[in-house]
Amino acid sequence: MTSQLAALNEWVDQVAAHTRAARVHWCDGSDAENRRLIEQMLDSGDLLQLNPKTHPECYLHRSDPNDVARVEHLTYVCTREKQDAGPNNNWMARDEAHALMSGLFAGCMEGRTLYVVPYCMGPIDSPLARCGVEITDSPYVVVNMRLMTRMGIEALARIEREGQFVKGLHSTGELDPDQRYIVHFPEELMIQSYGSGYGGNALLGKKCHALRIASYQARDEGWLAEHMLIVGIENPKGEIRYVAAAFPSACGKTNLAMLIPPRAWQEAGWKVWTVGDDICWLQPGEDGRLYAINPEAGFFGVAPGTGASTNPNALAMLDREAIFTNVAVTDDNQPWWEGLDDRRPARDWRGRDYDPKNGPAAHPNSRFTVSIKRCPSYSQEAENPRGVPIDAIVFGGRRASLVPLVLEARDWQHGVMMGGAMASETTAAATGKVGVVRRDPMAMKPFCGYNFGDYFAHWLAVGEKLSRPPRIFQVNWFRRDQDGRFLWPGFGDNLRVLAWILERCEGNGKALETPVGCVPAADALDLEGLQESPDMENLLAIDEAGWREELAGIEAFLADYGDRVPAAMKTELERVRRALS
Ligand code: SAT
Ligand code: MN
Repeated sequence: MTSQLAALNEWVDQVAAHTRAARVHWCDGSDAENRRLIEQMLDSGDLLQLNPKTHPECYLHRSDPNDVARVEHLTYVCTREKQDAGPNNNWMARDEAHALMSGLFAGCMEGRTLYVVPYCMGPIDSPLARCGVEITDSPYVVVNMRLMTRMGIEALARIEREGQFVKGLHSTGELDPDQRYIVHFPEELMIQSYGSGYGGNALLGKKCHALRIASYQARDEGWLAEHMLIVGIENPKGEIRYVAAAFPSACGKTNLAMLIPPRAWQEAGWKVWTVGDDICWLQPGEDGRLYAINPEAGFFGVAPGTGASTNPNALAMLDREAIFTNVAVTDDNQPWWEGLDDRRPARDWRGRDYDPKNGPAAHPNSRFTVSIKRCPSYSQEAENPRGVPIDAIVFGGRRASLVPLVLEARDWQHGVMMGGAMASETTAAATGKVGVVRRDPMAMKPFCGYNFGDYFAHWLAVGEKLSRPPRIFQVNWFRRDQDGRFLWPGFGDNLRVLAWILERCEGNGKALETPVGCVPAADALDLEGLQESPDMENLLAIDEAGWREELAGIEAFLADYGDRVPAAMKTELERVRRALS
């Protein structure tokens, strides 16, 4: 097979020659193709069959123990001008990066099959969707891309029609951490990834395309590519309102996207609909509202912590047609991870007999890949080519102190400052130290494909185009007391906060002004039915001295971006500073 698009054929031929691939396979995305790839990986040991009685068509992949998370220090954005990538990205000159990658890819597919993976990010007929082609030598990547994107002949047909696509080139190489690079050329709509087979390093449709390249494209084209879930909240009157929420990796986006309302709320008629759990493309509509699509078609969710009480929707979709990466197994070959239940696993994520002395049984960044359509709360609106209208944007981080349970921004401009000033404790989703507070504007620190200063300016410019902009909020489910215990129950009870947020969007809901934004009035959150009544005073407290210090931290962070930071951000910071003193 070849394509009708000469530019695509030429690129594939050129890569096949350079990598000296033994075979070229154009993926059509069919069931038959998927079955063949799975058979082949069962034979090679790349996949292990899980218990077919309890988990039909579920497989386990154990990645190289050196290759278990994104590698931010090896991820580059290569623009013509270094300043265009900004201090938020590692930068390499384009020539240097091309030479480096070309050297790594030379002959790297000798004896191997080169897969051509055409994919579409977003509903196949949506004007908001964008396409790409990933060339990879990993069949594991192919089967994951089939779950995570609209992959195959329909995507290829759209690419041939449009003539434009993002070029992604990937090889697992030798899996040597010293020869591992994830390199982006936004000006050329190109991604090259070498030396990793894991998640966001290898499934190039996800963070590389749908965030780093797309954020760059979105700035040129007047839209936003964001690290956000999209969720529909249906009230007892049957009205559904959509919220987009940004959180860093492994901070509960998947759980929030498929939240189960508290029992009494369910009985009253509240429902939650999942549109997306990780990435959101936002575009101003003709009616002055902001519309969102989920560019992905599946979940690559964190397994540990997913249990019957925390996320029963996720559990319900994980008992068939799912791929697990780096989880543990029980003695009858069922997937297992910390937080699932109290069974004792037989083998850990590396396949060793489980011994607690070796650490957790499942890797803390172990994942499941599954189609979004298997989710019990799946929203049909995920296929709507126009997207869904967004009423509220929520920014969240993981902060043990300082940031209250919820804060409301005065307006769009204040909200952009709030999102831009976000910080969060690091998690196991990326290699490096866990639990360190770092600035993570809009949860995009690892994913913004251009200078953060320009990014904030672009957010402000998009706001100007909206006559009915969403309201903007900041939340923190992770605040702790002096003894280190979480102050807020989280999970399904987060709906209590979302309900207040939506009341505010309608012009209702009682709030108190503070120097850093509005918080719910003492009796504004519905807390009925909570087993323990939370310490709301502590959860909503504004520590003014702490915030003054935070402000200094934000200013120091922004100083690195110099005059690329829009004046409006500085005006907003100044306003908060005056209110605090
Ligand atoms: O590894 S991924 O980037 O796909 C997941 C994540 O970090 O959010
Ligand atoms: Mn993510």
